[in-house]
Amino acid sequence: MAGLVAFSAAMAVGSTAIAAGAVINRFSDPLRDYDTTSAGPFDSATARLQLVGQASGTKAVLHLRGIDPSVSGRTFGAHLHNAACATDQPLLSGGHYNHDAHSGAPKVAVSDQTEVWLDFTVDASGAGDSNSVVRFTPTPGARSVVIHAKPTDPASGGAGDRLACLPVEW
Ligand SMILES: [Cu+2]
Repeated sequence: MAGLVAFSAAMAVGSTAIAAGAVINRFSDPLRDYDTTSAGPFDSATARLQLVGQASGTKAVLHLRGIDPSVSGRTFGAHLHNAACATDQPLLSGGHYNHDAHSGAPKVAVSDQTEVWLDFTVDASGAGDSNSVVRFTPTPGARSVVIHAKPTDPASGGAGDRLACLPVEW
C-alpha cells in the first residue's frame, strides 16, 4: 500500500490542479430510453453521476432510482461512453470512453482503469449505486453514461444491449 500511495503522489505532480475531494461535475436527470417501443426496467428511472477530483485521478459515483423492482438482484453494466445521449438512439453514444485512446497511448488497453465502469446491482426498492476510482481525469465533451443489459465482461468490456443513458457534458 505504501508503494501505491507513493505512486499516486508522483502521478499528481504532473497533473493539472484539481483539488482532492472537489466535485468536478454533477449530473442528474431521467434516463433516456433507448427503446421506447417496448417496456423496460429503466423506463421510469433517474440517475445522478458525480465526478470527484482526487489527488491521482477521479472518483465517479453513480446513483440510480426508480428502476422497476422486478429486476431486483440483477446486475447491469454501466460505462462512460464517448458521445452524446439521446432517446431511441443507442448508437449515438459511441464506444466506451477509454483514456488510453484519448491520451494517445501507443497501446489501448481495456480495463476498469482505462475506462469508467459503473456496474450496479438493483435492490428491492429499485435503486442501484456504484462507484469507480480511476487514475485519470476524463477529457471534456458531450458524453453518456450507458446502461447495459448484462454485467460487464472484464476481458472485453462488453455488457450486452444498450438499454438507456444519462447525458453528461462538461
Ligand atoms: Cu457501455
